[in-house]
Amino acid sequence: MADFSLPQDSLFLGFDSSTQSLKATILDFNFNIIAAELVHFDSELPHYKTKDGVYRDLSVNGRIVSPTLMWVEALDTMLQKLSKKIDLGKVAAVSGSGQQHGSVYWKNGSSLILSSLDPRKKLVEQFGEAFSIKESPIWMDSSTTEQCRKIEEAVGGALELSCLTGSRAHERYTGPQIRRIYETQPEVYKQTERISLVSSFMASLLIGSYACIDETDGAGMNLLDIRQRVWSKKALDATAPALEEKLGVPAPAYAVAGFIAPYFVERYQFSSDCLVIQWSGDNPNSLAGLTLNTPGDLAISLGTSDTVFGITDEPQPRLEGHVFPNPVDTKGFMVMLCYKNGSLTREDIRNQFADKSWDVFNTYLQQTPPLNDGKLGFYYKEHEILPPLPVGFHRYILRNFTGGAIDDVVEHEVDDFDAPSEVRALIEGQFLSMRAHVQRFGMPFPPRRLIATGGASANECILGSLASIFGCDIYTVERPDSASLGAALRAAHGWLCNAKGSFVPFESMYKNKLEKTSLNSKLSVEAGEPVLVSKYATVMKKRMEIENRLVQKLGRW
Ligand code: ADP
Ligand code: XUL
Repeated sequence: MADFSLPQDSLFLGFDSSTQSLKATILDFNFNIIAAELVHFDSELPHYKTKDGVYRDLSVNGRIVSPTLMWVEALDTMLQKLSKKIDLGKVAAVSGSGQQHGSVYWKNGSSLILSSLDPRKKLVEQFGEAFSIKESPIWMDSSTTEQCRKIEEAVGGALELSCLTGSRAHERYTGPQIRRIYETQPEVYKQTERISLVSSFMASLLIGSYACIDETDGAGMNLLDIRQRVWSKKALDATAPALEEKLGVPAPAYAVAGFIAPYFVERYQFSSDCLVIQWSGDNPNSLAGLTLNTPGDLAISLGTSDTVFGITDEPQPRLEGHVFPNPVDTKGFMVMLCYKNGSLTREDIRNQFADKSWDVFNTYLQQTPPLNDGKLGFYYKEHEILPPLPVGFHRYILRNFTGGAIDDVVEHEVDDFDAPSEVRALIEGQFLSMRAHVQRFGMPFPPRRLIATGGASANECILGSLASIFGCDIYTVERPDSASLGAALRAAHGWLCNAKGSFVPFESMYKNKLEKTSLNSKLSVEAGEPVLVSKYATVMKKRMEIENRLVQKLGRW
């Protein structure tokens, strides 16, 4: 049997073109991280005058964009930095991650610019006239509410669109963004020969021609039929005319986009054999970087906002959350839930009730019993999107709660709890919501493997509650940027699939190898008691009843 291992001495390069910076991680053929680099937009490319990498346009409600050319210039700056650190000639394959949903509009005739790059000049000097829209709408943009409603209506409703494309219409999604451009600037739309996502845009620069949109990031557009992995005619028709020809054909994330363009061979001494593997979105790449690969694998990122994502074969798209095709397999799905109230809300409760100290916060968590004597809280310091509820705190005490039948449990609303119970109610509330929503979304329960990441995953007391509520061991990882790391792993995977001439299971590539590298996840907290897990199930049901009532009264789906 032929050996499909990675070539000795080869390197794999993963980028992450994110909101505030372009990052890179380089792996050797044993999956050791040998270099990492970052280009910070605001400080290293100050002439674009971005703040946090973006422009907030105060003249149009909710419009948030980034200068497309800044991403082009960042690539040259990054490659200059990298070429001083490593021999780019050893890079066998490159891939990347892009902030999801952001879009780039190529002006008629730009494919010629892409295919005839002059290595004596910087990229930025050559792409000045390539875009029909010079400012790319990004994921923070919320200017398309009207278009969202019209698209949902045209396909038969929000749930219908979600079942078809994996999500209801969201302002940041690319389809509504495209429809808004078509409606407000029809001439510009007409002058656009190709629309890329941030991910396929960066891949296009690297191959010197238009790269396909990958099937996973493509599902962040409200345009892709997630089960067939092709553009949905119904969704295309609901968005803008003659759109399919501007999008190209979707491709799997493990596919080769092309060889690296001669520009990079001559300017940065890449090998002309270096493959560019399809880029994908940042959340799909993080899933790859955390080595999630099997149905039941789940990651919970406890960062500024909380994000939950995992793999399942049987997603149940709903009005909340998102379903994408699995980025590291030819079948199956990735599900993702995004919460606005994450670490900043935990900090707020810590500051109000726990002397602004994580130590006091943790002491309170340890002092209070699991299930919090029936005290249940909903804490929204920010307007929440999961579920859609306005700012406000809601507290309830459950009575007749014996862990038995849900019908016996009654609740009454109160104004406050004692300080330790506030802390526990917050943490249990956040994790019960995650458990309820991932289960409703079709994730297997309990998870096969649960990895916690993000700032708050450093807190073992918080992870203790997570283990009790999810009923499984909690693993953590020590890695700088899981998106660019995931992209580097996918670069290696794409290289292997290409060498074999067919798909290679993602995990077979690194099986038994990761323990020796910093990519390995470590057991942080062991699973809670099974009896507690089932008692939490009762509280969770009650919580969902109350949540639905709150949404009916105060929010909207
Ligand atoms: P980002 O989303 O910006 O990447 P991080 O994942 O770095 O954010 O998370 C930052 C957050 O981590 C901070 O807002 C802070 O509240 C939280 N955090 C840091 N240490 C702890 C801790 N010991 N316990 C709980 N939360 C923590
Ligand atoms: C996901 C989303 C964000 C961006 C951040 O739907 O909008 O997580 O991907 O870059």
